[in-house]
Amino acid sequence: MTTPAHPLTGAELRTLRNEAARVLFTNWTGTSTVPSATLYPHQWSWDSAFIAIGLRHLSPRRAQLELETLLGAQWHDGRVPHIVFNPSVPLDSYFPSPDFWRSSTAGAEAGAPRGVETSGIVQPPVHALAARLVHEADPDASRRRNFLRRIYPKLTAWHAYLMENRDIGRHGLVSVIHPWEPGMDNSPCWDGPLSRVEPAPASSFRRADLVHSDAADRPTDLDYGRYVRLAATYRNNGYRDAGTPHPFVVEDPGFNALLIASEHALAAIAETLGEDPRPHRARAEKLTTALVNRLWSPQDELFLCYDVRAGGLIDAKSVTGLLPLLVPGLPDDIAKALQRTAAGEHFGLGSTTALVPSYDLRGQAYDPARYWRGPAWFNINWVVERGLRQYGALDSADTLTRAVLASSAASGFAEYVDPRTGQARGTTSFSWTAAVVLDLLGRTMEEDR
Ligand code: 9WN
Repeated sequence: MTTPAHPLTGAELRTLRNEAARVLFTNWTGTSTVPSATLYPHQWSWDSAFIAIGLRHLSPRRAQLELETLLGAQWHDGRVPHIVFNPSVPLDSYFPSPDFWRSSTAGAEAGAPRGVETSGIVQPPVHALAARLVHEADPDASRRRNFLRRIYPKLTAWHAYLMENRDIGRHGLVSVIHPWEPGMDNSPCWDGPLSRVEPAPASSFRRADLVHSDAADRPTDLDYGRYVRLAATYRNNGYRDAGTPHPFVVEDPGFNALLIASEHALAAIAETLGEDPRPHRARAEKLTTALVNRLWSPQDELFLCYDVRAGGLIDAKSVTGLLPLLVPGLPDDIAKALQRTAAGEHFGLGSTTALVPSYDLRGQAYDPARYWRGPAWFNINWVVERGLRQYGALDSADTLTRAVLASSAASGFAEYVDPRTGQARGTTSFSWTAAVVLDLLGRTMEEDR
């Protein structure tokens, strides 16, 4: 594995903080932060949540604005779109561009806003968790701006959209209907369900990502053909959940785990506002029971994805199955089993890898370079770190914190890294990498004082 990360010195920590701050300041547009100035020049939903979690250490005011800008593009049906487009960015800078999604016209009936162009799909709901953490960074400033009071109804509507419109499998869990929704675009988990999707012809679209990134680090053209087909089908059906055939429907443990953690955060926000937290807690508990009953695999000691159209668990070990570590109150045996799995041969955390990889190191589809088929991602490692800490695995959490800090510094705040060598992949100066570094540093530097 990569050399075990030694604790950085005080001076190294300060340099790292300055460099991470520079990434976020450079990627700030005035009202939100782009994930990458080259590869992703708009606002992305779950990126902004992680970015706000880091930004709160630099400017709680900016962190609030990051979330408020995103939620300013919320649809009237409650959905928070996965991309909010910046109208001053040329159309050919990113594909699929606003003229593909056509939200303000194709999505009008479903509730898309008029004044801004967005995509029509969603991403994992990390926002309530982020809002709570942003509030806690400076409760007085938050109260002065009425931050929680203004954002709480929007977050509640967002979760309601997911639970009321996306329980497509009727198992009490939220389904994703496009591989971009869980944020792990080309995970091997989607290979089976995606194989049933007729790809759009390659000649019908032009990828912009390959201008800024090595093709070997990105999804394939065949993947893109299928992404385009699914998104176009949804758009052509007016982005109506009930009215679209949805050939791809998956219950993803990571997506649902983040929803549960965010529902607990909504309970805490409700309490702060003097509202009733009990409905949020009840929903979180119901979702947790469904998650365990439907997606826990005792043989694999991992949560698996469920293919709703084929009717069965998907036999692929992805890091998404470790993300329920973030869920409070898991049965003890499951929390322990997840820790064994993280450290075992499939994810190698702390033995063959310093950061948890996105996919099974021993899986047939494992590829250390290609996006979500093996590389380690920093936001995911932040979630795992928090989960390990929650379940008392403090040494493992501390080791992982050090590894995230060392690897981000060495890789130029890479989008993702080869889990065994730490080599940078994708793009660099990536916003959520800098953001999770700032968040982990916030704690490390406090302890240092
Ligand atoms: C499609 C912005 C986003 C992340 C996703 C990541 C990647 C987009 C793309 O970049 O997806 O949404 O064009 O590849 O997979 O998790 O939110 O950083």
